[in-house]
Amino acid sequence: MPTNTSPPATATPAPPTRTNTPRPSATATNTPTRVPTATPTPTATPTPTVAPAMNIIIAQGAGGQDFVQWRDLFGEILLTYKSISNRFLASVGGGRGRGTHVVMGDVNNDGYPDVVETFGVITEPALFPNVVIIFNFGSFTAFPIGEGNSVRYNYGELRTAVGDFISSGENLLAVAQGYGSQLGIVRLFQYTGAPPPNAWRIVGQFQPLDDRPTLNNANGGVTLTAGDVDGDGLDELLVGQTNSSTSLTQFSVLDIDATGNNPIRHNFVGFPAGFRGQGGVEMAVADLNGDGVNEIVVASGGNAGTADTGNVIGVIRPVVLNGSVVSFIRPDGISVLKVVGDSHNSSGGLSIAAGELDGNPDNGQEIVFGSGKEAPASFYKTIRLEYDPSGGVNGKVTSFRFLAGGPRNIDFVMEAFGFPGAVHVAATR
Ligand SMILES: [Ca+2]
Ligand SMILES: [Ca+2]
Ligand SMILES: [Ca+2]
Ligand SMILES: [Ca+2]
Repeated sequence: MPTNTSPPATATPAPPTRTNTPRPSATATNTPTRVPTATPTPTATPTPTVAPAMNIIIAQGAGGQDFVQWRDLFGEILLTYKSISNRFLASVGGGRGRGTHVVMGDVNNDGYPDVVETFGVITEPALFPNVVIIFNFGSFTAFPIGEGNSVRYNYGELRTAVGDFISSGENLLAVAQGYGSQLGIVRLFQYTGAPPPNAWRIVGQFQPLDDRPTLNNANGGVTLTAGDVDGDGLDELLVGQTNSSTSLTQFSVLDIDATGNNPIRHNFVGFPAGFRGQGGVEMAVADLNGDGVNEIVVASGGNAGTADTGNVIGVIRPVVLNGSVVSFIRPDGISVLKVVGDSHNSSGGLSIAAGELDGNPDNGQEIVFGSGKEAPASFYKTIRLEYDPSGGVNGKVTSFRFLAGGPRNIDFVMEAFGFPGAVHVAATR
């Protein structure tokens, strides 16, 4: 089984996508607007105000364009922009229909969160299909195109996560190949601060899923998130299956060694039978109760065409012994929760992220999730899960409430883009 497929190469710069755009901060805002504007690049200069901080980022998913919005805790839009300027759409395979994946993390280690944008499968031929955009400081190509080995990748869908994975004392950017790849190869990139083409250094590369990944996950794609789930102060990389004919919501917690090339895998499934749907799983790492110990929250990749329940999220508790994950258990109580009615989200799939979203850091983190493809109206919602690690036999999720739209009003929809379709979410940690 190939694990490290070829020596890491220099990251290739991709064409610039925007210029002179603001950096995420606690104060930068833009004029709130409810409708995505068709400007190719953001031109308005943000004016520092006392407006609430940007907490949630949403982006249009498959079938939409590539609009991204920064929102505050109350849903107010702080900034709307198009991720790929029209000038570069052709060279990167189109923004219309690709969908945009968003992740927040401090990739240049300056103490401020950055916004990482990648895209879905290309919708037209592209010179630079595998582009990663870091808001406000450029873009690069994560994988070469072409044939011949599993590092080469032509379809364009990438997923990312940011974490301090290898005790380098600095965050790295993990980038995974998506749909159509052979092995879902992951590369770890370090931002160097040097001018292109040396701004991003590849520090590690591996095949993320466990044994026989092409059988485990027929379309090759993987989902990513990051967080410290074993309490050793370093982040682990969590890698999940995408929907495919063979997927079973399997995910792996990867404890990455100091070289960045040889992860130790701890495997589990996101959902029990009856909730696996098309087999994809999205993940977030969150300290749901504020005790400093992280839990894992999973979301369904979709249930269309199956008899399984869709629109579900679940809580998983990593069991840690001597600083290492030894197993996973589902807490008692509400360990699997249907969070939205099927009529609002017919695919049954959700995107998910964790963050401090109720303004109270003492009670732990909250969850935000977004609609899947073909939702009649794109939306996102925030939810707080009350988790008691000493409750029940395995810990207990005792209750939940939505942070907008009233408690237990599961039909409430937070309008996102005013169009049908998927919404991808990210949040400040
Ligand atoms: Ca930063
Ligand atoms: Ca760790
Ligand atoms: Ca906890
Ligand atoms: Ca909180």
